Amino acid sequence: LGKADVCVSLRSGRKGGRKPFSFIRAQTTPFSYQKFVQFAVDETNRFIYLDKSQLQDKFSNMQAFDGKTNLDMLAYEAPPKIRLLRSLSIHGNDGMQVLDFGVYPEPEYDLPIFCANFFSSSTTSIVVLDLNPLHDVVENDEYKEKYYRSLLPLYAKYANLLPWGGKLTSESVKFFSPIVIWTRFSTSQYLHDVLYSAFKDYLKAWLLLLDLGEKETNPSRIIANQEAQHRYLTWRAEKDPGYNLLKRLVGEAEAKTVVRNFLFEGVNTLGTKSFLDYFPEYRCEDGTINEKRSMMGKSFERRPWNSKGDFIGS
Ligand code: BLA
Repeated sequence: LGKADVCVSLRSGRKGGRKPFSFIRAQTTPFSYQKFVQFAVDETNRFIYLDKSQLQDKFSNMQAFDGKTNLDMLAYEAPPKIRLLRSLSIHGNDGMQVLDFGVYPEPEYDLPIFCANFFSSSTTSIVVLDLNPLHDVVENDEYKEKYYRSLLPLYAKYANLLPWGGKLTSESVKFFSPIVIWTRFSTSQYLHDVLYSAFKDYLKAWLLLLDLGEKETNPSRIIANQEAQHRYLTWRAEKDPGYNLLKRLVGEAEAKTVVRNFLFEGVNTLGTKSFLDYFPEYRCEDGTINEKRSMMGKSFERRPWNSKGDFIGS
C-alpha cells in the first residue's frame, strides 16, 4: 500500500465519514507521470549512454506562485544521436498532473521527434503521443514509408482504447504523424495504465529507429533536417497549448524562459528564421505575431488518416 492508500483506509474507517471522504478525494493523487519519466530514462539508457545536459544546471525544479505546485525538469544529451532529451513534469495540489516529454535528434539524423504531452486534471486528461515527423508525410511518401509504414500496427493497437479526441487546432495536425495518439478522456486509473502501456510501446519503437538510424553525410540534407527541427521548435515555442498554463503557474517571464531555453531549446540556436518567416499567415498589419493560437481554426472531428496511414483530411 502507498501512503495515500493507507490514508484512505484509515479515514474512511472513521465514523460519520462523509466529510473526511471528500477531503480525501481532494487530497489524494490517483497517479503521477513520474514512472513514465523513470521508464523513459532507464530504457533510453539501455540503447545509448545518456549524459547530463548543461541545461540541467539551470533547470531542475521550480515552485509555482501558489506554493503547492511543483515543476520538475530533467535534461540529457546522448552523442552522437540525441541532441536533447528533456522532461517537464508538473504536480499540482489539486490533482493536476502534466508531462511534457520530448527527445530531439541531432541534425545528422532525420529521425522523428519523440513527443509525449499529457495534461490531466482530476477530471479530464488531454493526450498527445507521437513520433512527430521531421519531414512532410502528407504530400511526400518517402519519409512516411521510411518511418511509419511499419509502425501502423502500433497505432491500431490503441485505436479503440485511446480514440481520436475530436476537433483540434488545424495547424497542429501538420506536425503529427499517421500514428499519432490524440485523445481526451475522463481521468481514470485504467486509462492512465493504458496510456503508460502506449507510452512504453511508442518509446521502444522510437528507440529501435534510433538504434538503426544512420548518420547523414550529405550537407544539404543535414541542413534540411536542422531547419525542419528549428521550424518545429519555433512553432511550439510560440503556440504550444501548455504556454498559458505555465504563465499562470510561474508568471510570463519565467514561462518564456522555460519554453524558449528548456522545452524548445534550439529555437534560438538551430536557425535564424523567425516565426513569421515560417508562418507568415500569423503576421498582423503592424508586423507583430497574431496572438491567436490558430488562423485556420479547429477541425478534424474524425481521425484524418486511414488505416494505411494516408492523409484523408484534405
Ligand atoms: C490542449 N494540447 C492541447 C491540445 C493539443 C495539445 C492538440 C488541444 C487543443 C488544440 O486544439 O490545440 C498538444 N499541440 C499539442 C502538441 C503539439 C501541438 C503536443 O501542436 C505538437 C506539435 N499541455 C502540455 C503542457 C501543458 C498542457 C506542458 O503539453 C501545461 C503546462 C496543457 N494542453 C494543455 C491544456 C490544454 C491543452 C490546459 C487545454 C486547453 C486548450 O485547449 O488550449
